[in-house]
Amino acid sequence: MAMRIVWSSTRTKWVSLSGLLLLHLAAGQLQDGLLNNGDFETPPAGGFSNLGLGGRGDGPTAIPSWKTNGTVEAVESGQKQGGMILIVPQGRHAVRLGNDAEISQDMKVEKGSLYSITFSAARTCAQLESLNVSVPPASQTIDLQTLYSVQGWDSYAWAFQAQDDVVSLLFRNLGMEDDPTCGPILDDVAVKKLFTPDKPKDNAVLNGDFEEGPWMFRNESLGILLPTNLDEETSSLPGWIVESNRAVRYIDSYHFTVPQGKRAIELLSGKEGIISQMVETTPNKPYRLTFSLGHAGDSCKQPLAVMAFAGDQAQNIHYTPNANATFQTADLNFTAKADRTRVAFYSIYYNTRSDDMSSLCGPVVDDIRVALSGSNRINVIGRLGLGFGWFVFVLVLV
Ligand SMILES: [Ca+2]
Repeated sequence: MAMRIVWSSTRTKWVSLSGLLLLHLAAGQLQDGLLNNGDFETPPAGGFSNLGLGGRGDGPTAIPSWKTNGTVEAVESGQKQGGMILIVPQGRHAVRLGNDAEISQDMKVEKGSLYSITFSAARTCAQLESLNVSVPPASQTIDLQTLYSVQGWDSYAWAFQAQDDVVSLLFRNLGMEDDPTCGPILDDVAVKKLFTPDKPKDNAVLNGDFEEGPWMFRNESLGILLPTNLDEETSSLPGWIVESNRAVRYIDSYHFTVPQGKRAIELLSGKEGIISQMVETTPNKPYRLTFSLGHAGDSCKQPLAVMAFAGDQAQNIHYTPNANATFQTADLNFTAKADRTRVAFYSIYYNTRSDDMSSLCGPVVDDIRVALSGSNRINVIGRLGLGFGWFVFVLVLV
């Protein structure tokens, strides 16, 4: 009798637990990671052969979980076209967007929150190709003309602030090529809800260790390109902006050498790849900018060097290769002139990898700190100590 009661109450618990779980699933709270069929590997009704491979995916339900408009084709790795092998960034399938074609997916999000979209893209023709990513009204067009990696594709991140509880994520090919078989290839679409890290007490830099940023797949080995973004409110890298017309690369410790934690920034394209942040300062106070400068472990051809800016100070700092370390610590002293001081970094050289001679690479920065400079106090104590030593020395002599 007693056992039956226990069993029954356990069952009640299970029932209510699964009920809660169902409610949670029904609410469709967006999870970090791959979107539904974000890798385009879910077979459509009738199989992949009905979609791409010379055919065409018409209609709103042709590609599972996505809506399409215009010519959106499923492409398969190894698929040839005009003597060229199409590039599929991950797995066996991806989609190609024809002239003026678009693909979209609705997402249940939290209104007011910041989200970052990660996706991989490749261009198919030599012509200038670009891919527009939007969550209306926010939109950005990513230029695919510059290939950063020799694999023929790159991953990008783009962030938006949710204006509603349900938003539509759209990828669109704005191009109008003469050859309709041209058009960018899209793969591996993921999302991550971003958090703005707390500002540390002893450091004026927000997210100076770069640990908060866009979604990265564990098996993603190329890093994530962060294209131009001048709005710090909607940055995939909270706190920072990319104020140049070229991208910088967000790298992880699973595939690259990272000075601190799991994430860092690799600066690419010389002064065409600039990250910066406005940090809070007190005018006329002395500050010190310190940061880690290293290599990414990606066979980047030396020399590596950065230009570091803090307020009106600028300094070029070369990375000194050392067999015992993958990074060094550098600093720059400055006196604040205003309530906000700009801190910025770019690579002095245009570096490429020594193994393929064409992938862009560069110096790695991490663990960026701005703090009131203690140098004056240390000097005073140092002098006092030295003075005291002399005093004792004199006493002993006497
Ligand atoms: Ca880090």
